[in-house]
Amino acid sequence: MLEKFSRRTFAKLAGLASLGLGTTAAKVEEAHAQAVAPKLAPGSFPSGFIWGTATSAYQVEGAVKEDGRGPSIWDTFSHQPGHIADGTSADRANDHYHLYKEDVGLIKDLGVKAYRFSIAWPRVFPEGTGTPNPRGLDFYNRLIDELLANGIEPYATLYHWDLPQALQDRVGGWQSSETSKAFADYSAYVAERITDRVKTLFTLNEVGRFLNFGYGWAIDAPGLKLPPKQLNQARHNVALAHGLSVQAIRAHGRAGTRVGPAENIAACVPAIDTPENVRAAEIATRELNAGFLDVILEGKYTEHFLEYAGANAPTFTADELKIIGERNDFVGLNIYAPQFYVEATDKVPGFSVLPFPNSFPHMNSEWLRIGPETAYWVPRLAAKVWNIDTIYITENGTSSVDQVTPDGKIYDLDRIMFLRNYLTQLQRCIAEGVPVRGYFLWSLMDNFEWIFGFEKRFGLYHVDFDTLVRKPKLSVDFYRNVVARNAVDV
Ligand code: PNW
Repeated sequence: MLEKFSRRTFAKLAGLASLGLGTTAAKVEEAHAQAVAPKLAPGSFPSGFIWGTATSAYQVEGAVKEDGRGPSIWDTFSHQPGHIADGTSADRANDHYHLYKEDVGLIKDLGVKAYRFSIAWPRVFPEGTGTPNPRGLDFYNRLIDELLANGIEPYATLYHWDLPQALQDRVGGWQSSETSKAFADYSAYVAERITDRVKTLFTLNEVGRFLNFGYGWAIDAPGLKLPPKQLNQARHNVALAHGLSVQAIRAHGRAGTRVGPAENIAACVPAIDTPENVRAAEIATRELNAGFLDVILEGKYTEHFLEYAGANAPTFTADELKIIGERNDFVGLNIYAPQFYVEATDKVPGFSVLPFPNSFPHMNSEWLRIGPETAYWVPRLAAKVWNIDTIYITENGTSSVDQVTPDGKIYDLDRIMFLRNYLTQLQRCIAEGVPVRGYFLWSLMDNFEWIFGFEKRFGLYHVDFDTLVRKPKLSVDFYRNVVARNAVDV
């Protein structure tokens, strides 16, 4: 997918060879890293680094019945009793659909130049396929124009979990490759109409989450518990949807439009930094992402994945693998918790996962274990394993209880602690030459946190969900300072 070595690196390697130094793998790697590593002052990010923030359609928009929008599986799911912790739905959420101009103002106040949002498929195709609803796309045209008028570059995600309910009802949603094809048609329709202004598109957000949680464990919409073979098949259909979408965007978007995934990669970290454990973490990164990220980046399922799945492996053709493995222009990684601390072992395929002690610390969201080094290891391992030349951190952030103090302020020091530590590790990663080009903080403002409803607050801005008033937390000042200085305190 990417050029293996820059000309400079190549010259350097040639130099090493001419000195008779030999090019063992380790030496090649070291020379490569030295040649591409930017010279950065402590804590500084490269010039041109893209600072941004992110949201998704269902979590902020509200207006679920407006301008011809069809229902999504999340509308259905959130309205069924018992699914959402606080009994809410995102019917109104932040009412971003009407307040988007104010929200663009909030983005501008942060000083960031990039905003990642998602497009709701059921606004554009209320039935999933068939007749488009131009009024649905109009909203995104208004949003894009408003962003550009304020000097903010739009980055659009095509799928952030809000599948049209009609597709779930008609063909079983991601259980059918009909949905993959419908996603390609929707991608083509959108690409044709927005890539005059939107230069970067993400296909699907967090397949690793929505597929397992929605179709495997009945935690997220549509609330199914499929047996392993069907679950693997559904994941394969999503991988196919990604590849078809990449093709559709290249065929229907303006030349130069860039496209890639935004994935919550299974985050592997060597428990202790030894060469053997780092190698084990590389193997783990490949194998534990075999079902989606690895197959789209390699165009094949790993041997170990197929062997392990056995009779439950998905059914696929060579043609499908070719589509799935379409070249990506970049890889977007959502980085939150360290998920797998690994060690080397002689047992095939070469890594073991260590258990977490019960005392391992976490943030306000219990799943969000604290591991700042995740922001160092995950991009580094991904770049190495898949030879990636452009990475974006498409999400990173934390929830916090965010008490309003008597002086009316919100001192979210835990969020600042989290961000400072993760950003420090990300800077370390970039300083070593890993090609991370941008960072999108999750999230611009508190919003509908899926099964947790409005109880978990991930925003830089506090939202009162009765009055819809937005109010900056202390972390707004923190992030604005990082962005303005292009650096994090060390
Ligand atoms: C992501 N985990 O979800 C989603 O992309 C966002 O929509 C969401 O609001 C945000 O992160 C915060 O939760 C995740 O359990 C949810 O590891 C859970 C996990 C990872 C990502």
